[in-house]
Amino acid sequence: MKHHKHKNSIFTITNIVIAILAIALIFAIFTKGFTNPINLPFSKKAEITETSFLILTDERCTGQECNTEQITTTLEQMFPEFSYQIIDYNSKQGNQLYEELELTTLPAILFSPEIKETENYNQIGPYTEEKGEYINLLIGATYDPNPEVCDNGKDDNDNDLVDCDDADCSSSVECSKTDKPEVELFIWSYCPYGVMAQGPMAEVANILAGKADFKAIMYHDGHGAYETQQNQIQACIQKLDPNNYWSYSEGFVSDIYPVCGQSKDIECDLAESVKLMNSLSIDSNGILACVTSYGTDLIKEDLAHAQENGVTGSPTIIINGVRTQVARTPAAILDAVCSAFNDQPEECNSEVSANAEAQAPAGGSC
Ligand SMILES: [Ca+2]
Ligand SMILES: [Ca+2]
Repeated sequence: MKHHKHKNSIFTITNIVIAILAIALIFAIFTKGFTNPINLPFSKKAEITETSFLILTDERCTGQECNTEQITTTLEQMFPEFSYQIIDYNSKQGNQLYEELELTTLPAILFSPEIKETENYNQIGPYTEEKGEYINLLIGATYDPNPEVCDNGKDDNDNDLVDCDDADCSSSVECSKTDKPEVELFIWSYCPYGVMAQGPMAEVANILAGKADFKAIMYHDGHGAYETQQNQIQACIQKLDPNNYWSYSEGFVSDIYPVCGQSKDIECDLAESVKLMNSLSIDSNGILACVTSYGTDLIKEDLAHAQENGVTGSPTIIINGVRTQVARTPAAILDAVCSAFNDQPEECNSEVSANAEAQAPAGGSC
């Protein structure tokens, strides 16, 4: 949670858009009707005129929380005599405006006071506050353009709280360090995106063996019986022979997935898994007995663990309880895990490849 909160803001952008849309619909019947939304480029000037409003936002924020397209269209309909400008927080004017008005979140929609003289002002009046010379529409903005940087030893957002003392950092790996980090990779065994993470993770797990704990959580089997079986095999290897698991994992990614992922065949999965286990001196008979006895229960536990952590996509990486967005390369994963050590072991300086990125895009999941 961010430490800045708009106390007065009771409406989310979505709620207020719905409320205003209803008003605008009635209004549109008596005017020219709706026009199509348009995307205007960011304006270089932050000058408000008597009949304009400003949308102060941040180009770096591309998520839904900063999407003002719909509300802008609505406001244009409600106040056709007003034009608007979009101001980027990263511009000099945008930054000044943000500081002067002591805003804490974006986007902000700022009207000139003349808005009060318009016919439709009373529709939005209850959802506004005065900010300096502007009328600020309370849209429940949540994006903080100036968060605390968690590992630079200084107060970045002027609230007297440095690094991990700042609530901005409560969900950062840097502030959740331990002597022996716990790394969890949530995957479905035959999810192509999961596999792209599993290979690099296996490389890192083998480098940091004994220094950090690595676990693969086989939490779903949406591809069918061959995936259920492989999930259970991997869960049982981790239960009975954890030291050999990540070597098995590497072999699964390089040898089994490309073959049985194509045929989607449970016999292929079984035969190739036994072959790989035997090559690594894993007791394949013991593992298959475990699959029969405990396989279903182990996967149920994994699913419950995924649900507790709100995991919905394969792969998801959680380090010391903190969900981590990380590129699916050995170098990026090694960096992320090493940032979670109180004292980094020398293995953190290991040379690993960074160039798997081309075949392992950070986006995408099952
Ligand atoms: Ca701070
Ligand atoms: Ca800082």
